[in-house]
Amino acid sequence: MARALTSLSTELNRQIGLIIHRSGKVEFVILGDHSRIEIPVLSNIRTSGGRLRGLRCVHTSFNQSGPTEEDIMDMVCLRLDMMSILTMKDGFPELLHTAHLIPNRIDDRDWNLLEPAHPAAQQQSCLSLIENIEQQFSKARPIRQVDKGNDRAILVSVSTGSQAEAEDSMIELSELARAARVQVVDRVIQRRRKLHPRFILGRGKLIDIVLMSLRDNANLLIFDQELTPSQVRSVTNHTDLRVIDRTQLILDIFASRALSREGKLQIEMAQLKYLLPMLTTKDDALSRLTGGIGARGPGETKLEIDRRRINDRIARLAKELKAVGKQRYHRRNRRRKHDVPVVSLVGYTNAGKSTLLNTLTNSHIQAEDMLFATLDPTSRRLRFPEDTEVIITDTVGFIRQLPAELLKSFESTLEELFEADLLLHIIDISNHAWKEQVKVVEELLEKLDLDKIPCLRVYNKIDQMNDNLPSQVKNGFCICARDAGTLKELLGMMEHQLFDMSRAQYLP
Ligand SMILES: Nc1nc2c(ncn2[C@@H]2O[C@H](COP(=O)(O)OP(=O)(O)OP(=O)(O)O)[C@@H](O)[C@H]2O)c(=O)[nH]1
Ligand SMILES: [Mg+2]
Repeated sequence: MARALTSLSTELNRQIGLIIHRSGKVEFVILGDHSRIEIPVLSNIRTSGGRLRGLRCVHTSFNQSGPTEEDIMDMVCLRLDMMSILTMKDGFPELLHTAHLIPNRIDDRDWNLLEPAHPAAQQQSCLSLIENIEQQFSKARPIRQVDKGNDRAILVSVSTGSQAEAEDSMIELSELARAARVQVVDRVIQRRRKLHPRFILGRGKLIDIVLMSLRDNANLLIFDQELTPSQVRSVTNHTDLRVIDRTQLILDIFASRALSREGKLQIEMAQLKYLLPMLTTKDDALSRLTGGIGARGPGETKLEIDRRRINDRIARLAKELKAVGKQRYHRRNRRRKHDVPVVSLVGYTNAGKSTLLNTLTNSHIQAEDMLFATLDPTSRRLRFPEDTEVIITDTVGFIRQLPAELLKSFESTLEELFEADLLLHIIDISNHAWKEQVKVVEELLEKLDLDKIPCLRVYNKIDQMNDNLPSQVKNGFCICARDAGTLKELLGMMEHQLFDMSRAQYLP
């Protein structure tokens, strides 16, 4: 084969390359020009799924030296098993220069070069050499049995803000990843003065990240920023890692958690609307999404990633949502007839809304230390001493940069909030970013036109504070949602707001 390659290459005066499957099958023959070859998209080729790609490249070169910088870059980015350069003399094979990746950097290099040898005088079979390399990788960073089958992600933040902001945001992203059952293996923060509209990362940084993914056996990059379709492509064209952004991660969490029929419809709609602009006719970035996180539909089904089907599906979902919305309207109307006031709990995710509802009404709805534990609105009755009653509703939590698609598709759920006579804004005072969280929630309330409804700020989790309460908080309602004893003052105020005030309205 080497002889055939070199003689053709010499005759055509062009480089010729082969992409060879680990099984020995030649997957691609690449015809380059005099100085380089261009490796085509490889993502459609199935391989065994080790850390390396299961494909190697061999190409002829008119140069006498071994692999060029570009060769190495291709090998790293595509996780090739090996990259071999075949030098030629008088149309015959001369030496085969083979480079391969290594798990631990030596002399600032992540790869190793084998002693050049004539193709017929190789010391070791390719297969045993590759097996050897893969073994070194798994030994360097073994995967625990429990982690098998889970996605392993590297979190990447490319930001123009301050380091501290980026780090805070990263912590939240890690929490989101945890809520999506993704294991975070590494974090990268890159600060830039300006974000490039097409390339989210520089090439050098991208290579660093690919190498990191090799060492950690990561299969997924999660960006803290919302990515444009061309930014996604700029990463996926050079690597074969899957790429999703924060929005897709949030959508994915919602997809796996939504329980009600309406919730499921809303989520699927939001996911499809988000994916649609990313689809171009022969897009590869998305075909890579199939199956894994970012493409999980409600109830662990798979999203259909096909433009025409998506449009059909969106139209059908819209119809179904309308029908469900009507039912909800009737239900609400019935409630209105009995004229029971409604109190809605709002706040940042994980603030303690569900816990408060449970304590107030002796219920057992799910409350846990996890972002977006609650997705479907829940209502419970609460009795006041004077034989009066209110309905308390718990809803989905808010988060910074809540995707617009998501907000839109949750409109009908959020409509519940419009019915509220009083909002309780639950604030997790033990979170050091509580001030920003308050701002996010209040901005969202304003955006949703809910700022006309009376709203009480309620500072929660004071048991975590050892009496170090900030002064502006001291005068507000400070509670521990787990402890009914701390809620008396709040209940009194609620009663006053709901009953005394409304009675006052009818006085002459
Ligand atoms: N220490 C302490 N922990 C609390 C308090 N209130 C809630 N928590 C905890 O905070 C976590 C989140 O509480 P949830 O009630 O699920 O919060 P949520 O606002 O409903 O959050 P999502 O539904 O996920 O948006 C849980 O682990 C609670 O046990 C409190 O007063 N003190
Ligand atoms: Mg909740």
